[in-house]
Amino acid sequence: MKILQNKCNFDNYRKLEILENPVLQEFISKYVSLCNPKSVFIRTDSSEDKQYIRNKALELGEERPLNLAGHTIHFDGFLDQARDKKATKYLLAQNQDLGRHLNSIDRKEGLEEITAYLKDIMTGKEMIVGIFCLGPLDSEFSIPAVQITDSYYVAHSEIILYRTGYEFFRKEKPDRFFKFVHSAGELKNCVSRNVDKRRIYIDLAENTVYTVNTQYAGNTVGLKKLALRLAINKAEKEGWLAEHMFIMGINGPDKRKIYFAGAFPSGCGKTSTAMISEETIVGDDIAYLRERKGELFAVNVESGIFGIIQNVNAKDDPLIWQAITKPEEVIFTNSLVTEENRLRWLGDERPLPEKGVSFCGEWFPEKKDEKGKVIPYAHKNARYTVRLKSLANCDSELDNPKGVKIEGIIYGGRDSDTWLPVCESFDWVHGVVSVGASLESEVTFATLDKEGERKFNPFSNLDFLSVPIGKYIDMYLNFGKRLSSPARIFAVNYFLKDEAGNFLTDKKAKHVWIKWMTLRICNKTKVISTPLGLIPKYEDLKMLFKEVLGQDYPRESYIQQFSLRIDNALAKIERIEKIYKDIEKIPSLFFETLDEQKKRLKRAKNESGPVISPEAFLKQE
Ligand code: SPV
Ligand code: MN
Repeated sequence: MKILQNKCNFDNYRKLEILENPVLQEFISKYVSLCNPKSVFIRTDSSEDKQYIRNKALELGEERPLNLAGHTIHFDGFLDQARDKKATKYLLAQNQDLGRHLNSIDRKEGLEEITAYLKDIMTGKEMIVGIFCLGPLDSEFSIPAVQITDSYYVAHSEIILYRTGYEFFRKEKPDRFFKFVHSAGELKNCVSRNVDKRRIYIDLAENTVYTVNTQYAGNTVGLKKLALRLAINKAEKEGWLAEHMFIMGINGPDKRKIYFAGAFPSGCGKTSTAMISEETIVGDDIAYLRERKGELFAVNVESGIFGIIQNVNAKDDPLIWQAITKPEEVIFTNSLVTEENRLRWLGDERPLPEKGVSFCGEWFPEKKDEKGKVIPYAHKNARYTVRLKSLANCDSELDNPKGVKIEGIIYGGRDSDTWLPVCESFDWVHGVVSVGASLESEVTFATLDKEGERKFNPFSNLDFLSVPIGKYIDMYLNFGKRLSSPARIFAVNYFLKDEAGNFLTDKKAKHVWIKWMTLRICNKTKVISTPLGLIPKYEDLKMLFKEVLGQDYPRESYIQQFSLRIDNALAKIERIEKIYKDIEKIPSLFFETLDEQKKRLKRAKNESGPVISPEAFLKQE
């Protein structure tokens, strides 16, 4: 406490004392000694404390005000615009192995390296301590968490995105909590200057994540993807699931509200699905799932959205459009600010701006980067940070400590030529293996990898896995055994193209696919059984297109969209098998399930050729 007394003023010291939490005090003093800040600010749940952080972000230029009340913009460095997968590593003891798909470094070596980076890194700056609860308060899902940072932008974002937990800590006095230590490092024009020394190191043994020399939220907001990594590890030990999933409520037949959880890799339609108008949103990014009395329940870990702003427009995304264009506390990132302090983002359907300030500094048309490439006026991964409660369709159960009952799980990826627009799995095992574990996606701008390449991304959670893949699949399979009537598993693909490269489905069609899922869950309709899984009948979709979108749905579209491309489906299984054969301890049920799928596909090809109309299966029934 002595160290803390030196750096905290009376008020801040008292805020810590009140919590009567020696583990918390020790954690903070350790990093006060190491990082050597000028002062320490402890944030309680009070609106004054929240205001203080927002004001400081503005005062120091980490955020700038825009011309709408409550709106601010933050810029990350030009080379700090997405999650850095290469610099994100698990600290592992010598006898530990997470498999080659997970990046790691020797724990001792990693700790030495990060400790050296953190030494005196906050000199002259204030250390901000945020106290949180992941998931709703007072729930079996709640996980206490503490964020140390020297970035007011990070501290401010977390206030919007998470449930603050000062009173929760006061009541529960947890001696175990997730810990996050962040420093943006040396700044130049308010952005991290040493991004080449960006490090994100995860210490599972201590439930601690260290992150330095970066500002992009996916690398720095501890409670987001860094906490997800810690949670997956904890969940595996305790028998629940921590997932990269949205949660949404869909109005099904007979006025029944049906909740779905859905996992999509970044930039593949996750947020836009969760935000479909006329339905309700519980969350758009991270969910914890638990079995209770044979049923599946889930909560949103977060209370806000860190969403991609590219292509957001009033027509396609009315709800998010409303939320981010009204006076309300919103933080924007990496878009362009005009001379009138107005915000512009890519795909906002307005004429090209003439100049402004953006993630590249002063922007003008034809401005080029070091490699001579023209710089767009806003970044593709530019984001908005907003409270879920600002959305007109925020679900009333968002903070329910029990969570919501999940009846359907959806997996989707960016796949131009294989998966159908929607397909239901035969059962839990078939869904887990052939959909969740076999998920592939063409790379988007949300990570620093090469765009367009097809990548394997099981459960859309590969970037965040902190247990070996085999163990994770096993855990999923076992989890299903505990469910008395397991959630149905669906695959969707919004990115299917024809031979000429045109998208085969419209952006809005996703609403139809999900409404169809509710018919299935309520046993209101039959399906066509195909080698890949169960698909909708034309008549059902025709009715739904009319009912949901007021559109005609020609039979030719159905046939084109739902024809099985057998060779592509077989090639996919081969790719997946090849990857998994190289991974240790994959359950044999996994390979058996894929093998059966392969046999079904080959049989169908022998009988009907390489491209099979959905109606061919109807006739066989
Ligand atoms: C994602 O990329 O999956 C996101 C944003 O949700 S990030 O915070 O970068 O993880
Ligand atoms: Mn995400």
